Amino acid sequence: MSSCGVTLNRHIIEEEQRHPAVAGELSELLVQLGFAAKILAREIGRAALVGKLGLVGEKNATGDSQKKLDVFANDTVVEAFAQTGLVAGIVSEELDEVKEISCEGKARYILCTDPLDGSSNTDINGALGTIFGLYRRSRTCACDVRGEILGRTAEQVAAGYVMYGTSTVLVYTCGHGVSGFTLDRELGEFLLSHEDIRCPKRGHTYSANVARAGEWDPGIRKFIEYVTQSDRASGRPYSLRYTGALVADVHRSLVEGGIYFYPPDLGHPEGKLRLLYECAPLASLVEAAGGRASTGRQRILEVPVKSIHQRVPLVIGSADDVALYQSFLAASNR
Ligand code: AHM
Ligand code: MG
Repeated sequence: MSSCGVTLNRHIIEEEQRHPAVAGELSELLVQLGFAAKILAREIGRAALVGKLGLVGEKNATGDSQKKLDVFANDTVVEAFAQTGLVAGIVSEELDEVKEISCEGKARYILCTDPLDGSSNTDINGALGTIFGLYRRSRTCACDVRGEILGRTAEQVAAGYVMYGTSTVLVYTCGHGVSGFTLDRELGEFLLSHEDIRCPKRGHTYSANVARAGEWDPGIRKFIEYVTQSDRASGRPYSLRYTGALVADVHRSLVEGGIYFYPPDLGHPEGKLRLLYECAPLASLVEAAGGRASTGRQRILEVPVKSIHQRVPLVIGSADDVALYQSFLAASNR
C-alpha cells in the first residue's frame, strides 16, 4: 500500500467520475456521513469519561428505552445531513415521525437511518453501528416526505453503515460495488481499506439470538440443526457468532461469509428489525457485494413500505447460505 492511501472524499470524487449518474449532490451527502461518523466515533470512544453512558429515561419511537448515545447519535446525523440542504426529510429509529427538513427543489433525497444500532452494547464497550439508506425523491414539488416513502419499495441510491468496533469502519455502496474505509484517528480521515468487497458465496458462521429458537418456525430450527451437524466435507459445523449489533454481525458475513437472521418470535410477530433503516440499507449493500437479503420468503428490496417504522423478518449474508435457509423455511411450510 502507498504511504498516502485513498481518502473517503477522494474515493467519492473518483466514483463520481466513473459513474456520472452518481450526482455531485450524492457525494456531498456521503461526505457528510463520513463527518458525522467521525464525531460519533470520538464520542462513543470517550462516552464513559464524559457522562454519555446509560439511559435518558425515555422510550423511542419503536418503544425501546433510549440511551444517551442514541440521542446524541440521532442529533449528530440529523444535523450533518440537514446542513446540506439536499435532504427533504429524515426517517430515524429515534424519531416518531418523519423529520421534515426542506421543501426546496434541491432537496432531492430522503435519509433513512438507525443512528446507533446495537444500543444494548453501549455500556459494555461492545460494537455499535450507524446504518443509512438514501432514497431519491420521486417528486420534489410537494412537501409530503412520508407520502413519498409509503407504498414504494425500499430501493435506495446509496446505502451503508459505519461500524464502531476495534476500529471505525465505513462501508458504502452507490450500486456499483462496495467499498470499506477505516478511520485513521491520527489523521482524522477515513482511508480505503477494503476495496471492492465481495461477499463469499458461502460462509462458516451463523448469527442469531438462538435463545428464542423455541419460538421460531420449525424450518429455521431444522436449518440450525443442519448447519451445526458435523460434516467436514461440506464445511460443517458452522460456528455461532452473535454480537447483539446487527451491523457487526452483517459486517462479519459481508467480509468472511456467513448468515445473520432475526425471524419472527412471540415478542416480535413481524420480526424485530425495521425495514426502512435497518434491513433495506444492509440489503442494498450485501446484494451489491453479491450476497442476498430476504424476509425468508421475499427479497427485502421488494417489500412494499407500509409504515415508516415497519418491522420485517431478516435473513442476510452469503447467497448460498440465505438460499439454504429459505429452502428449509419453504419445506416446513409445504
Ligand atoms: P436496536 O436498533 O434497538 O439496537 O435493535 C436492533 C438490534 C440489532 O442490532 C441486533 O442484531 C438485535 O437488535 C439484537 O436483538 P436481541 O437482543 O433480541 O438479540
Ligand atoms: Mg437498530
